[in-house]
Amino acid sequence: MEDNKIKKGSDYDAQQIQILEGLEAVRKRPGMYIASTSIRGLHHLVYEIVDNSVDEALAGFCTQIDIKIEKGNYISVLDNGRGIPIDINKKAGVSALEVVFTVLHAGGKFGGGGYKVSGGLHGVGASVVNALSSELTVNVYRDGKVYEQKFSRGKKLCEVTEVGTCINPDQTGTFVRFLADDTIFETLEYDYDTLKHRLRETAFLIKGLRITLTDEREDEPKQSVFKYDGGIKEYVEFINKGKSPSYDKIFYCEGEKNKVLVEIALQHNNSYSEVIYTFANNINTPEGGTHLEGFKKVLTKCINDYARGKGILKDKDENFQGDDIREGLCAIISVKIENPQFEGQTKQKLGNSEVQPAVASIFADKFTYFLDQNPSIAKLICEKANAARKAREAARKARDLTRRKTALDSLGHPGKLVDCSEKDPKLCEIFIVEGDSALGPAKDGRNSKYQAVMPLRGKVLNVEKARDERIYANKEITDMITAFGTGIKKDFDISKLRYDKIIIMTDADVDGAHIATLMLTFLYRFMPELIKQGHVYLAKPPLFKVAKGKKYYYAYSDAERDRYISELGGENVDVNRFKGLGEMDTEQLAQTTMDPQTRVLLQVHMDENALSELDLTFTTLMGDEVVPRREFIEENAKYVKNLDV
Ligand code: TSJ
Repeated sequence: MEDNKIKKGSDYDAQQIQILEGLEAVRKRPGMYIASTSIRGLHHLVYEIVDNSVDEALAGFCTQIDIKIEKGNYISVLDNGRGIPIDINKKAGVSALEVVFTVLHAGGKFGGGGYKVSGGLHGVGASVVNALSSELTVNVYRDGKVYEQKFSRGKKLCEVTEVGTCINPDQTGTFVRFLADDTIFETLEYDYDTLKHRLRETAFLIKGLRITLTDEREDEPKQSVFKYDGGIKEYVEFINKGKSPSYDKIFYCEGEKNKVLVEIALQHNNSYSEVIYTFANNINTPEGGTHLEGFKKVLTKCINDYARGKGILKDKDENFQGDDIREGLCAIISVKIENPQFEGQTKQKLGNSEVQPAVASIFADKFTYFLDQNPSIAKLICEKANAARKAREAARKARDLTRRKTALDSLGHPGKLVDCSEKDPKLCEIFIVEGDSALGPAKDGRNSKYQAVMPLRGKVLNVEKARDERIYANKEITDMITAFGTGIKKDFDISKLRYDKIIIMTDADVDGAHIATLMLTFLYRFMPELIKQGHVYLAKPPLFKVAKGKKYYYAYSDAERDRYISELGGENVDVNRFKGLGEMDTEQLAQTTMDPQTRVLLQVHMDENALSELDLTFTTLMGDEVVPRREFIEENAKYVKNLDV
């Protein structure tokens, strides 16, 4: 910067040579000065010019900026600022205007006033745009006159010349029109929406500044006009529109501390994502930095302090985590500082250490006051944080459960699962067996190669009526989650399923039906994919054994029983009623409910069109060697709806 500063007369020629060499370097290696020579770099040119007008607006001298994409891909930018000074600097021998367009990194001081280049990523300014433009014209409106200077590929074509008088003698401003060099850029086709997005953001960041973008390339011109008197507060409103805000007010504060200007706006919405945009001197800092750190720390502390003070968080409760408080948060943080330091790989992170305490102190004061003044909003934010925390803890517990599976195995912990030896899940089945009495026969009657058995003791928790914490504390449920291996809800992963068939085996009575229903409710709420993909079955134990001599039948209903009795002659027929699975011996249980060759299974289906309700239907799958009995299927195909148990 200092090297390029214009020196006294004797050095003038040398200085000129240096300038031309400088701009030639830009043309040789444009990538060093702008984002790229693709459309991104092309847009960068526009921002470089517009940012000069933005600086003039920040200095308080400009209220309007008009940007045009003209036919032939010319870009013009007009502002109503003071106009770049055109008088010849006595020491340097050239005008400020010429310096701005020809000296790389122009940032020196002219006539006492500072020429600040806010700029985009690289902050290199108008001289780079000039070097990369095949044509560039600048007009300055000052003192009732219009001045002009023209350039091509960085070289001036003429001195600053007076070319006319202003129609309105009070008019001041700067007008720059350029045509990007098509020998350097891959394309000259500007994207209207990209420019529009960035210019709208700029307008949000500078309260009251009017920015227009006009596209004249087509016969039917397009125009966007941005002016936000509410500044970043309106930015938050804009982002939260359509996301349904959680409360009606938007928090806003501004302040200055140790030469750091701070502006913050925020409001929660009912989404689960966090949107925080941060800026330093109107430059986007997507990697965050010291301003973001100061903000996050204070937000977390303020809400926790408030929640403790109001007894929302009890002594035994842990503090909310920052993430909990920021779920659904939309916030804009904008700071203005003297010497911004950009760090990180892409120089998009603010490094100035003085910014964090400044943001923290201003935000802490104003936000604490806001919470005290708006108790209902404060309460809502705490409630949201609490809900987010519960969800986070639930997700963690579910993840722990799937992880613990391997931990248990390595410890050799037997658990309640009686596993099978087959390692290929596609060939494996698991029977969830009601009650201890049936466990013995089930264990003995299974094929231990591919059939696993797990007992359920007592009633299964009704997950419809329990909070997540209670569900995760329920041993029956966590054992099942562990055994299945898939994880639950958001963490569900079907590829981890350890058994191709999950078979619920309960007594053929009212209690058994109730337990099966609770089991299905649990699966439906926590692992619906298991049902959707047809992995869930109900075992169908018979109700009666009807026998005469060596001949016997299993009956699944009273009608069936009576039919078998008459089939066997009606006299001296033994009718054995199974009150529960436990009353069957090993062989009977294996034959009727477990052996794929002879058993009866109901496959559980879910109605895809009625997912909001618990709609389950069943298809009966009979063993290969059992002659399918139509009436049985019809009698037993169940329809379960809105299980309210
Ligand atoms: F950089 C640029 F040339 F590309 C450019 C600068 C382009 C555009 C569209 C506008 C501007 C620009 C510069 N707008 N307003 C200004 N203001 C000054 O350069 C200026 C005017 C007066 C004084 C002063 O101290 O009197 C100081 C400055 C920096």
